[in-house]
Parts: sequence; C-alpha cells; structure tokens
Amino acid sequence: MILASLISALRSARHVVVFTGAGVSAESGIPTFRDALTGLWERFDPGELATPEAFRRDPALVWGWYEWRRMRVLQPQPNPAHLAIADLARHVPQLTLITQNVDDLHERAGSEDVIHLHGSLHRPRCFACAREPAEPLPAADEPEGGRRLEPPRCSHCGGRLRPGVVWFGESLPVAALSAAFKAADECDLLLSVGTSGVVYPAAEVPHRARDAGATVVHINPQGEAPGSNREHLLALPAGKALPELLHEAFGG
Ligand code: BV8
Ligand code: ZN
Repeated sequence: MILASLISALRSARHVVVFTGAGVSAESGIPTFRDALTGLWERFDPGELATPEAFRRDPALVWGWYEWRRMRVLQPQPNPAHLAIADLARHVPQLTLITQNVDDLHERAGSEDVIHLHGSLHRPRCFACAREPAEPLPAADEPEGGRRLEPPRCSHCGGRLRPGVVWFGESLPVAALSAAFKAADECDLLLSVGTSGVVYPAAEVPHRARDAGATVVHINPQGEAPGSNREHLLALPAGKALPELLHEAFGG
C-alpha cells in the first residue's frame, strides 16, 4: 500500500483499531518477550517460564523474572509510536487500542481505555484467591543478572502473589477478548503494530478485521509481505512510521 492511500484511509476512517505487540515498546528500550530471557533465565524458553506450571514448580524463579521485567519497564519512557497512537485518538471519530503488552507505556503516553489482552505487570494478584494486594508493590533494584525472589503473601489468605499476566495455557480475560473481537469486526481500518502474530487467540484480531472487510496495515520492520489484497505492510519501525503517518494525514 503506498503511503498516499493509507493516509486517505486514515482520514476517512470512522473506527480505527490499533493492535500492538512488544515491537511498539522496542524503541523505548523494553526487551521483547524473547529478549527478556538473560542472566538467570538465559537457559529458559519463554513459553516454558510464562506458565502456571513453572510458577507452581519454582515460584521464586518465576516471580524473580517478573519483578526483573517489572523493574525494567519503570524507567523507559513512551516512545514516539506510543505518543502518536495517543494523538491519533484525537483525530479519528473512534479509536480502539488493543495491546498484547504487559507494560503500561500506552497509558503513560496518554492513551485511555487500553484493552490489555495479556494482562499487566502492574496488577499482581493472589494465585489462590485472586485478590489484588491493597498496596502497590514496592520498587526493588533488581540485579542485572536477575535473582530468585520468594513471591509476597496475600494479606487475605496467605497464598502466594502471582504476576497479573496471562500465562500460556491460561484463558484471556473474557471481557477484554470480546471487546477486542467486537472492535475488529466493526472497524474500517486496523493498524497492527510491532507484533509477530504468533500468539493466539490475540493473533486472531487482525484476521477478523480483514475478514470483516477492513483494511489492515502491518507496521513491522521484519514483517512479511501479507497474503490478501486488503492487507498491507509498512516495513518501518513504529517510532518512525506512526508519527509520519499522523503528520501526513492530519498535519500538526
Ligand atoms: C490459551 C503475557 C488455552 C506473559 C503472553 C499451537 C498453535 C496455536 C496456539 C497454540 C499452540 N500451542 C499452544 C497454543 C496456545 C498458546 C499459543 O498461542 N502459543 C503460541 C506460542 C503458539 N496461547 C495460549 O496459551 C493463550 N491461552 O490459548 O488458552 C485455553 C483455551 C480455552 C480455555 C482455557 C485455556 C495465552 C497466550 C498468552 C501468553 N502470554 N504475554 C508475559 O508477558 O510473560 S504472550 C507474549 O508473547 C507477549 O505478550 C506477546 O504477545 C507474545 C510475543 O512476544 P514478543 O515476541 O516479545 O513480541 P511479538 O511477538 O509482538 O514480536 C515483536 C515484533 O515486533 C516482531 O515481529 C518484531 O519484528 C517487531 N518489532 C521489533 N522492533 C520493532 C518492531 N515493530 C515495529 N517497530 C519496531 N521498532
Ligand atoms: Zn489470597
């Protein structure tokens, strides 16, 4: 898709969906899911560590990894891609932002009502009774190579706290997934930003938009050429492509 037709699609869109993966936070310096396994966790496969079984088997190893990752999203700032997405909401009649990411950079860039399909690093809950702690977790200075950390206990039932993310083998939050599918079915333009589209059912979202007749644009430097004629690839980093798109389409 040449930029001109994408720009006119943005200008005339009634309802735009933006669907993001870890690539939208890459330019903020946040390691993507696969790059987040260094130091103590180097020898693990993410799909093996991000599971309830791993947590049951070795809670300190898994909790330590998530605290290490939680600390790594506190310093980084939203990058121009996050800011452009927040700005886009001010230019189109309706925008639905759906993310697979567990960081809060969209919120910190000013986006509202972000649909988190895979939960959040900032919402730990009790593994036994699902209650969230009354107080937010303290910041800890995690060593570069990481460390094992015993999870804190739930003040209500004494169970272990777990990260508030969706692990492999766990179902996605029902309300979030149905809101995401509804937006995909109704939108006329979907921007898929920084995702390899391998994790289901989240990866269904762009397919549903395309099948419902929307134009789908993948923004990903390593994206592969899409299959159908309603899907397009902008093989650029999000932090470059999105601000340029907004500037061309809406000026400012
Ligand atoms: C479920 C939270 C069952 C945790 C995550 C076989 C076939 C199909 C499906 C399955 C299968 N076997 C198992 C399954 C199901 C499984 C699945 O899909 N597995 C995959 C691996 C095959 N799915 C599940 O288990 C889901 N649950 O199915 O439940 C069920 C059903 C009914 C009832 C009960 C149960 C749960 C999946 C959720 C897993 N949790 N995250 C955590 O963060 O620790 S997913 C995790 O990985 C991330 O959230 C992310 O979404 C995903 C991929 O991570 P990354 O690689 O980091 O990011 P991404 O893929 O987005 O890649 C980065 C991209 O950005 C790249 O393409 C890169 O080129 C690009 N990029 C880089 N820089 C830039 C850029 N783009 C733009 N600009 C840049 N600057
Ligand atoms: Zn509890």
